[in-house]
Amino acid sequence: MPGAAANGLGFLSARNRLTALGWGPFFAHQMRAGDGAPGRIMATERTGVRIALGDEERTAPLGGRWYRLTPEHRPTVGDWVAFDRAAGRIERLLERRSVLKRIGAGTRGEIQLMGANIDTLFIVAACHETLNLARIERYLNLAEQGGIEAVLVLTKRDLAAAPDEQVRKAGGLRPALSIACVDARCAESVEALEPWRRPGATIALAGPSGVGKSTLVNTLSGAVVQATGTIRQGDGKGRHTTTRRSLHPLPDGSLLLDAPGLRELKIPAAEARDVAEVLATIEALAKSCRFANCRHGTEPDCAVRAAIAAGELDPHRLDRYRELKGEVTRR
Ligand SMILES: Nc1nc2c(ncn2[C@@H]2O[C@H](COP(=O)(O)OP(=O)(O)OP(=O)(O)O)[C@@H](O)[C@H]2O)c(=O)[nH]1
Ligand SMILES: [Mg+2]
Ligand SMILES: [Zn+2]
Repeated sequence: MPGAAANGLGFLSARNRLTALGWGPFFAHQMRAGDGAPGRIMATERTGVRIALGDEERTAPLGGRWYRLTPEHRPTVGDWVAFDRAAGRIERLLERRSVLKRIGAGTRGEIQLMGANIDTLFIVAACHETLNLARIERYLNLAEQGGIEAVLVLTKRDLAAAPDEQVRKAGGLRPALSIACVDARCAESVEALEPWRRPGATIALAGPSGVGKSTLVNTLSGAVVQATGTIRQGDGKGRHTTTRRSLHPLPDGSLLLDAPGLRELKIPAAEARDVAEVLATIEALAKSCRFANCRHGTEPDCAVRAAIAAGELDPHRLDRYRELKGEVTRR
């Protein structure tokens, strides 16, 4: 099968291939009679998503049905789905064990999914320049909200004047924060990441452009599976080489999720202000709802809906509020 060979698991039986992709009882128990084949979403592509089934890989469009749902309910990289082979489409999204999500940088503040069913987040930062501790903190929070273990991976150790000093500084962010400081290009150096690379474990990489996320994928794969980009001469920034999310099975049995570096996380302060403002606006209105536990849906005498009806509140802000609350309570 060309697809099975493409994900590097060609030597395994179909069932073992699923296991190697992270399949287990949590997902198996969700399958119902008449469901199609279980598959894992390996990558997002321009035309849809690439799905690894036990014996082949298929690409399926994410058609209108999915786009009517909020982003949180749409399949994302790392998701397990029931796939209808005959129709060539995703039937059902299986419940996630974990999800990594962020609030988008746009004015709508939509939730964006960074990946599903992730065991560990490698927060990647280059240590030859001043660490952006606020950014790392932000990623630590995302991992905590998603119920995902975080590990700080400091790259470019070989270029840093005082790498141990950087490790010490970052260590102040959390009492028992796991930190690995590596040369991402060097196989021997990245052995420090071994404790998290268990067979079937899914590890997501996050961090700004140019820090070496794709370089880590290549070194840990022992092959060039992802393109990497040089650093810009003028400002030392990355070139946004990786543009899509993709999951890479490694020879040691773990799976690495490579992703584009996020430009948007550069402005966490503005985002935090925006979030606080939406929460405060809705909560102030909600004090006047008839019911203390009003969900601002069909309840009578809802002050929030009244404000929307009167044109005093943009309905998008209520959507945004709900997304934010989902983020806070669904931990
Ligand atoms: N010296 C040194 N260079 C590194 C290290 N890690 C990455 N690089 C180099 O940094 C550049 C950017 O690496 P990438 O792996 O493309 O960075 P990325 O995080 O995937 O970036 P985006 O895909 O743009 O988000 C490449 O030229 C790598 O060779 C390291 O530990 N040491
Ligand atoms: Mg990359
Ligand atoms: Zn209400």
